[in-house]
Amino acid sequence: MATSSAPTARTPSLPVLVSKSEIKPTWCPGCGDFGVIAGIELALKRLKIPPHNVAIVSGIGCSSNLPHFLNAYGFHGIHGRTLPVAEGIRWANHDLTVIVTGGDGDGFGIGAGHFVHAMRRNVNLTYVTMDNEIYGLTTGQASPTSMMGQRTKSTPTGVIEHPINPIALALASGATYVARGFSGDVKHLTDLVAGGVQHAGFALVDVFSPCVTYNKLNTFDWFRQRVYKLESAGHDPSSLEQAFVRSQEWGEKIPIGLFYKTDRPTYESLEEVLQAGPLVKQTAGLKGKESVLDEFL
Ligand SMILES: Cc1ncc(C[n+]2csc(CCOP(=O)(O)OP(=O)(O)O)c2C)c(N)n1
Ligand code: SF4
Ligand SMILES: [Mg+2]
Repeated sequence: MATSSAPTARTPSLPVLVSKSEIKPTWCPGCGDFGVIAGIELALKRLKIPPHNVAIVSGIGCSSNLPHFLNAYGFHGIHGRTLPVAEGIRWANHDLTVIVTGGDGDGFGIGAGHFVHAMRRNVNLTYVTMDNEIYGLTTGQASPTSMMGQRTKSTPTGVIEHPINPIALALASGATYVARGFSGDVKHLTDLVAGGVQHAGFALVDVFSPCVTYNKLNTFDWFRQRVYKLESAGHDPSSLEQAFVRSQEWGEKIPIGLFYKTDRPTYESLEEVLQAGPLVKQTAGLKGKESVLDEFL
């Protein structure tokens, strides 16, 4: 009897790591989202999480096309409903690493309510937002993070609404890992994404990811002239007070890095049914459906 376990040509060599898929990105040349996908791929490679244990969930927007371009599980959802889908995936199988990707319009505009509630629940997700301060896919309207005065297709005389501050909103809503990256610094961004994936709880990594086609204000150069790293500025990420103060900095100097990190039980660890293990591994169906019916009849 042959007992050899030597790999044959048909045996895949494991572990397979997350890498680019056969679908080539459709982004404009130079789009900041290329830096973001590199940061996510490198972080997952570094952590050696195999593709079959990763689900990448998105909404609608240029940035939300990202799940197609990596060889993990992906769900390209609908505009602004990114987080509910991701939460559902986590609750069905909280053995999966769930990464949520999308834009500033998707997450902080139409999806703002979901953003706040996912953070207060402390669902164990990593939410990477490609924040280009514009609606890219729909060709250049103002987004919730567009700056006051910015002229866009939808604001020809300048934005008159105060922008959302995703970092301050995350701190106020109970996110337990709050970071900001820049797609012009992929190494630093990789560290932030890897930290978010390793963190047990809701991690936000809001990334300055310039739209080179429709946002002529917040360009790579604009950010390069302003960003500085919190890690080199004596910031203490265990202090919520310090994090709030830093979150208000915007202008000549803009901080990137880890603003805040704390430990708080996750939703999954507190929820009674999920405590028994991932739903997909639990016995399906109702135990004695007659007794359930009896209760209602
Ligand atoms: C319910 C709904 N409303 C509006 C749209 C149109 N729409 C598609 S993408 C988008 C905004 C995209 O901006 P953002 O999320 O910042 O992503 P980006 O393209 O900048 O990466 C809008 C308004 C839609 N698809 N669905
Ligand atoms: S329109 Fe802007 S956000 Fe969309 S792919 Fe092009 S550069 Fe990127
Ligand atoms: Mg956008």
